Amino acid sequence: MAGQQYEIRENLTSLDLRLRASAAAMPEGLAELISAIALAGKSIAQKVRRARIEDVVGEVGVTNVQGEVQQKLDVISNELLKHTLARIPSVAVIASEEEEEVLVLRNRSDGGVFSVLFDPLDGSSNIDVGVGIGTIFSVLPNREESTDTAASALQPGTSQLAAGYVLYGSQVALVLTIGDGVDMYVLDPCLGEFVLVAEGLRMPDRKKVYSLNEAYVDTFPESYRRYLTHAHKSGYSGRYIGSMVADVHRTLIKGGVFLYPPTESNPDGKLRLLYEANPMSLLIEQAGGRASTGSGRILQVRPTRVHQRTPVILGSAVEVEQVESHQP
Ligand code: P6P
Repeated sequence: MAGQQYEIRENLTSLDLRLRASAAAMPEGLAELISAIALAGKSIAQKVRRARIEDVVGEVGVTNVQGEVQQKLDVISNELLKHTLARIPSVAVIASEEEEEVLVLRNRSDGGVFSVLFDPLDGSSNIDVGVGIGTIFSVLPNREESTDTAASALQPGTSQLAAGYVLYGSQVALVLTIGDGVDMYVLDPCLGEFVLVAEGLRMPDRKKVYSLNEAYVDTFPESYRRYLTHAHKSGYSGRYIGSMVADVHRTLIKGGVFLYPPTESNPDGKLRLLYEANPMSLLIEQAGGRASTGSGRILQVRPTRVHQRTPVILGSAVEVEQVESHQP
């Protein structure tokens, strides 16, 4: 009688195995860098899970460069990422939402070939209420011989070598692109590994769901109000978590459109170009969607300031076109 058959159901394709297998085909050092970001993500996930237990929820009592009240976990996550990346010999420059200035680690001639930009814990005001939050990251080539200026960070999103996020939600998901499609991994708590759950992820090209904070509707430009009137009459439903990583993750998987328009308090939009809009836009485009400022492709915006903001319209191609069709 043939031996007892046992069907292996475990998913044993890990991020680290895939990075090791594909390292030779990637820019030198990029696989190690992504592995380091994933390691920091695992550590932050632990901190987020235990935040209430270890009493690290709540505010630090200071505001950051954005004028936003810093949460304790913002600072912890930022320090974790900085310390993890500082040990990676290919990292030249770090730019963080929580750091006023770009941090210079090493020049090109010393091996610094990547600029790493990140929002260490996006949506952190939601920590206390258990809503999905996340780390967003973007990797650029360091083209500057001297890295004593922000120049090595101020590149358009089309220059990104890699981009992704770690979502700390009902699952810890790492969604990543290195420019040839989007892969999704989920942290297996038993193995302590990110295991592959979706390869070459493609998003729906249409879905009647819009995601924005309608509380500001009276201060949106008229074109956005016209779009919302159309959506209300066309059977759309609204979904808004108020945490970009969670809202974009839902949009990536289920389709729809995520928007943060210009408002009275944020005339250029609230979301930051370099370490929020650009990495999310690369992921969405790589999955077959579109990402627009309302007057052009987000990835083609030429940045002039590290913390500059941009309007964001991203998601299913048909849905982004619907919003754009109402623009002046
Ligand atoms: P609002 C979180 O503070 C954040 O930066 C993003 O994660 C989120 O998309 C946005 O702000 C929410 O802003 O004005 O709707 O609360």
